[in-house]
Amino acid sequence: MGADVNGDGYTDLPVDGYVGDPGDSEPYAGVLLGGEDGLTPERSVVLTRSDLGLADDVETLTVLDTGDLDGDGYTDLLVDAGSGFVVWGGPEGPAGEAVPLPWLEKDEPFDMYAVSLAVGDLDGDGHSDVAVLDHLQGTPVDEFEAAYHQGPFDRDGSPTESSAMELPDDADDADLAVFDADGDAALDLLLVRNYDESPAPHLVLRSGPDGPAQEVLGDTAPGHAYGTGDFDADGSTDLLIGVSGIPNNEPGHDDELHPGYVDVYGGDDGFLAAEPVRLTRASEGVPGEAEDGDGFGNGLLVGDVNGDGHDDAAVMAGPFHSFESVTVLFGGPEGLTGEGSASVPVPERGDLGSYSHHSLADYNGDGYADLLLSTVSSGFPPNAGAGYALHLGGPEGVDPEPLEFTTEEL
Ligand SMILES: [Ca+2]
Ligand SMILES: [Ca+2]
Ligand SMILES: [Ca+2]
Ligand SMILES: [Ca+2]
Repeated sequence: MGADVNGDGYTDLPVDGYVGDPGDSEPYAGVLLGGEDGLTPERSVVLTRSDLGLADDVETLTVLDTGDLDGDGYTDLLVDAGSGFVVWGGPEGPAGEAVPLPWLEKDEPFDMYAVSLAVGDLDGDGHSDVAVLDHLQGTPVDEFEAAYHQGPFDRDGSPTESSAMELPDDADDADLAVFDADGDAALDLLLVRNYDESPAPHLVLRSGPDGPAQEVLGDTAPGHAYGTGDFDADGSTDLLIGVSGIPNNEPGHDDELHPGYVDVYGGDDGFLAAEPVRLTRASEGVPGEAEDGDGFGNGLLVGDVNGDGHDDAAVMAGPFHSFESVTVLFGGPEGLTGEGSASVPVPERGDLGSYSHHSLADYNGDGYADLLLSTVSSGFPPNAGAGYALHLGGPEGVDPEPLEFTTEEL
């Protein structure tokens, strides 16, 4: 289940942007509510800066992450408004004034943008916790601080307890993600190292009853993209690493040009096992020809598209850092294979920017994960909204004809 901000059982899509005419616009944060027909701008909850009780000098609102911080069954929004806030979910969706989070305050004179956080149950007690990696950037300071804030959170935003998190010295440029590495109730951390240039290894840290980062499990194989899921449905998490084969042209890199591949790490030895299963466009059943520069594997999403209990993967491809197509590979008793896979084109760049992978979640509540592409990450033009293409999942895979909509006029 993804974010369900109004608790109706349908996954909702967090959105942010601006309302009003250029020159007289106001930032907002909110959601498009999921429903039987998927997602539509008609079913949106938009909270502007003034709705949220924020100061007039707040120029941008960004939904950083979501999670049920107070444990009331409604997903809450963590919002960057120059500093960190929570907007509480409820039966009507997100509502009320934004509550400032002292533990997610902008560290003057440092920049808030360098904060990475991950929401999940990091100690296995059934409550959502938040891990925060704060990169303090300024002159002459360049250091990072990591903390773990234990849920449940009070309505004033205060955690049950906060503690420092010990991370290796080379963790500073990473983004935090959560996944289940070892099958216990405490979600583990993946420190995702900068992956849009050369392929980088990501660091896996084990959590336990005492919280996150109790033990370094090791590095993953280097990749541009990653995903986690259970492709063979054996109950243990598999790791997917994508290597695009697009060389980084910056000096000091000697990446190889190739058509791109995805490697699946799983099986009895766990996801850090040395021998992955490799899938390329040349694998049996995968559509298309494998050619150097294809960028197959330059973006990944994981979810159960055909509802058979095995996770599936959406693999992006396109030259350089662009996206031209997405191939859905299916999981099964043998894990992820090319059998029955199909590709759909990524919509061409429009007025709202270029499309990339956004999420793979069940927005219409039919048990099949739906593939959402969007222009959100291209961020151009930043004030106008974003374009979305929703390919509904089903027993045969994703519908090649997407539902298209924008948040231009919310
Ligand atoms: Ca919902
Ligand atoms: Ca909540
Ligand atoms: Ca499946
Ligand atoms: Ca669905």
